[in-house]
Amino acid sequence: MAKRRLTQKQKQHIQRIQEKRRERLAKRASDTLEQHGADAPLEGRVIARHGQNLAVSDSEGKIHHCLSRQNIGHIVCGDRVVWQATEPGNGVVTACLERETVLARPDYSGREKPLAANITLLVIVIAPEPEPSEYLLDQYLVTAETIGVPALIAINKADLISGDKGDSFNQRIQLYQEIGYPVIRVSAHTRHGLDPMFERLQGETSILVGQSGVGKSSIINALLPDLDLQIGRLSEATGLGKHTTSASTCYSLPTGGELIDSPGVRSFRLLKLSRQELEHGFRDFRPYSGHCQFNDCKHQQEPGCAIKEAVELGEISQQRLDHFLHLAETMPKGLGE
Ligand SMILES: Nc1nc2c(ncn2[C@@H]2O[C@H](COP(=O)(O)OP(=O)(O)OP(=O)(O)O)[C@@H](O)[C@H]2O)c(=O)[nH]1
Ligand SMILES: [Mg+2]
Ligand SMILES: [Zn+2]
Repeated sequence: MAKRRLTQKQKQHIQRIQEKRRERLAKRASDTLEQHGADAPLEGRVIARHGQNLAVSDSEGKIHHCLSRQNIGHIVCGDRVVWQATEPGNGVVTACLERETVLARPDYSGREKPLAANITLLVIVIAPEPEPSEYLLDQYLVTAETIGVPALIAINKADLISGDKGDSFNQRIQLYQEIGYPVIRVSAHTRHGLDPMFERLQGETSILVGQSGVGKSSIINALLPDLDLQIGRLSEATGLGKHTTSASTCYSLPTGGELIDSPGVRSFRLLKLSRQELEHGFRDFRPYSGHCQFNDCKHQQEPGCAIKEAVELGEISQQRLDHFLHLAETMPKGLGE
């Protein structure tokens, strides 16, 4: 299907509509605060967001339906916030506490739009089917390195790994193990490997990313036996429907830890990065970065290129360098060089 390109005018129009809607909702938030007087401010965590409607979990795990006050920025799932109760089960978010990490993607105009906050683990799901794309995998890894969150490569559909095809798949993954990324094998179908996964996710706020069809939803279902219950509780608390596919939600794992499911993440695109930031995102380049003969070495044809030498010695894979060069080439211009 051809991707629809929006004209500048259409983008501005969409932005104006969105801003108006935000203003209207924010006014509603401050009106309710005025009507009900301000109770003591409390801290909570945003566990679902649907438009301007937020579900905030308090220190006891009770869920409150909150609106967001104006000018406190774009609140997302995982945010720690200050909120004030207005009436039972309802409140207004008045401030967003500083984020430790934020996963963002570029919006229509190329500006960063946050998707989830305070995540502590990026789980990159791949599978033998659909055919994995190392190019996409490398972009996810660059993202994890850039936002300062550890990455875990979860190979789903382990039940399909066998024979010659399985061998070649395993070989492709080995590169990443050699670079130092942890790899875990699971099967959402047979439930193989779920226990080690539960263990790794304990105490973390994780987010699952990966190309369509690798089994992210299947893993979430396997990890959350009470998924329907959690969705039910959320929709009851917030008055929002159960099938709000555009909501991003933070689920509690039975063994501890949180899992954020966000549709925005599904159409992942790498943020604009400077060449330096991009290079930093390739963890295996780091021992050689800055050791080229020329300061501004692009690692292409230059003499005395430490990165290319490392490739020749087999310390860096040619494929990783190719992906780096391609990403550097296609990165939107005008940033941070
Ligand atoms: N053999 C096998 N198939 C699986 C496994 N997990 C998921 N699948 C199948 O893979 C297909 C895609 O799974 P989904 O969970 O919908 O994948 P997804 O990553 O959520 O895909 P999107 O929502 O499109 O991004 C489905 O047909 C699943 O039944 C597994 O462990 N083994
Ligand atoms: Mg899915
Ligand atoms: Zn170089």
